[in-house]
Amino acid sequence: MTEQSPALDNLLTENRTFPPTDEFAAQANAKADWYDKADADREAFWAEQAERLHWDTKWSQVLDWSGAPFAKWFVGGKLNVAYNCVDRHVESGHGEQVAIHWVGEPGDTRDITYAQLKDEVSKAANALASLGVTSGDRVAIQLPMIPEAIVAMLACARLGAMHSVVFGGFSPAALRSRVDDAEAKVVITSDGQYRRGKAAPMKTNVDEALDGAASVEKVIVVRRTGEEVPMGERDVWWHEFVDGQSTEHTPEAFDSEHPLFILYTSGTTGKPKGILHTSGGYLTQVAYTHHVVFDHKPGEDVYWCTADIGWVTGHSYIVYGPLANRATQVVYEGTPNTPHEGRHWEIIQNHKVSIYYTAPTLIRTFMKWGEDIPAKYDLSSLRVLGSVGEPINPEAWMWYREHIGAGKAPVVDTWWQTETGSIMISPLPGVTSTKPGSAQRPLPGISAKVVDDTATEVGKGGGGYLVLDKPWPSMLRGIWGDDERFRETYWSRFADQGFYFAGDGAKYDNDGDIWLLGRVDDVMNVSGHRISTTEVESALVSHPTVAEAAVVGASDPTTGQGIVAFVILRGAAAEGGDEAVQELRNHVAKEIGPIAKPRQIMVVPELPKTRSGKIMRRLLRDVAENRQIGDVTTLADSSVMELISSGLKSGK
Ligand code: 6R9
Repeated sequence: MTEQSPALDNLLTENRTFPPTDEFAAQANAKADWYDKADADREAFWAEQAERLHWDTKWSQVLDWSGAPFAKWFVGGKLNVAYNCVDRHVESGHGEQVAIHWVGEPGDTRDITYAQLKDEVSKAANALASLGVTSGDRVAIQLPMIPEAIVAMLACARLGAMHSVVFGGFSPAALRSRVDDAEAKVVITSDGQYRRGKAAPMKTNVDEALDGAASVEKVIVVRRTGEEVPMGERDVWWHEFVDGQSTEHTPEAFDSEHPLFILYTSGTTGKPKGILHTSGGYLTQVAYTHHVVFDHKPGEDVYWCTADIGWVTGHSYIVYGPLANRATQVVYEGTPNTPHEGRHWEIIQNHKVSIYYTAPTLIRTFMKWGEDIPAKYDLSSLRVLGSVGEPINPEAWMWYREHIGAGKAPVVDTWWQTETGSIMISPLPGVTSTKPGSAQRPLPGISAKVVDDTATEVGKGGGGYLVLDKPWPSMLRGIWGDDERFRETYWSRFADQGFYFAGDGAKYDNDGDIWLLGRVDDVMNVSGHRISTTEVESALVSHPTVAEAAVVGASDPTTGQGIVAFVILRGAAAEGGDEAVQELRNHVAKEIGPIAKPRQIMVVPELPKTRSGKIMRRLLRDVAENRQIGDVTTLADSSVMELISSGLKSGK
């Protein structure tokens, strides 16, 4: 791992940096001396951050790591998470501030103030309590991006019940396995959901999923699309059951380590892992990071995170972080090109959005649609731009900064995981000179290192594995019902050192900044050289004809692995042809080095992506290795693989 490949050299040549303006720096929430301050006394630093919250009982110990890898933060402290996200803002006189500007896909809108949110959450909490839902119970939520999703999550938190949110596009089988694993007592869903301008059923899928599900006592159904749905014995309508409840509900204070939610994420085996998060440490870190990474000013900023509530980004940066910080935020229900490709920019213009947080895959899609689309809108309100979910290639980063941020707004590339709960590595706007494509540095209070196989930290310019070498407040507290898998997955690789193994490859550049290189399982080994799929993808998309690219390592009898690339070409170039493919192979060779020249490039109309926008390389590897294509159930659009295969067969 310490040997430097030509591919690493290529990334090391990125030398554009963008220092903060004096004006931004002067008003920034983050301070440059926080790094040293936190290093000097980590626990004191986190104790100070925990003061952002309201505690009914103060903690007696900041961190108890004696049961590692099971952490306890703010030991002995008691708080109510929902009270912190809602009631206390009303009590401090901000009840009339809008919490949520909700925008429905068909164009309907709802503005919800903190006072109204408090009433809605209290009603839902009373409704759930009347069903016997109590502290420690599990409630599964499968809803589209409608206000009730947020209300339902907060109602669970208020009662000390754990929510398990399942993405709206997941199949009945996926929902069922999650409901069974968590033994959910109640399921909250809707009649249907809008997707690309059309109403699609939801409740009928849930019925299919829950047929014979023994743990489920009640299903609460929100009316959204208005289509006819069969209502069975255990079903109740939200509007009939919740709306009439009392708006009075007294929140109970729970232990800092009281479980808050389970969120399932895919692992290397087929069975999804139920990642467990708890209350005090989680809320502390999501609030702190939302405050410093987005430079959020309550009552002034309009914040928009485009994630779905079904993913951890929706949990931490739509629900808990922003609401704990009294944000006013946009929540949008639909897809970015419904009814037109300028929908996001129109929403930013209308609501004067000042902080926008999205994913690289969407940024590249916007690039594909063309910069003249955002150019038609007034985006001058934007002052911070965030990215999350996968490495952002420098071209997309620059496009984002130039065409969305007017060449001014700092771009923060935030690295974190479902397991970490909150942002871990990111520039700080107003403090850090940003660098296209690099997540740069662990936040104050966080410690991360790039190490080799022997757990030794690599030097500047070296690559290896990303580890987190010190506990952090929002760290996962386990995998639901499977302590052994928790130890094995994250803590066994560097057990002697007690490092958390993130599963990502990373490297330091010559300035010591961190670059994420993708999952270590996505790092290819070609003739003994380590090349990241991300680096080849980055080289491909830097070519003017390429809109999107996905790269896999296919087994190769001579070189170990051979690089196979799948590319979507732009507009006129879309048909491909031998010449275009040859040019791209040469382009990669030029950008990274001959070793990275793809063995094969296939021009395709679409790429297989999960619903959170991650490319499913596993399926592409099946195509590249001429295997039968594996399980496609977690794809956002399961027909994509047919499209790719038939296109290739017909010789396109
Ligand atoms: C928040 C989220 C986690 C994995 C993670 C890494 C990749 C996320 C990234 C990034 C490079 C970034 N990832 N952010 N890679 N740069 N800024 O996405 O959580 O869905 O659990 O995925 O996503 O590979 O290990 P999750």
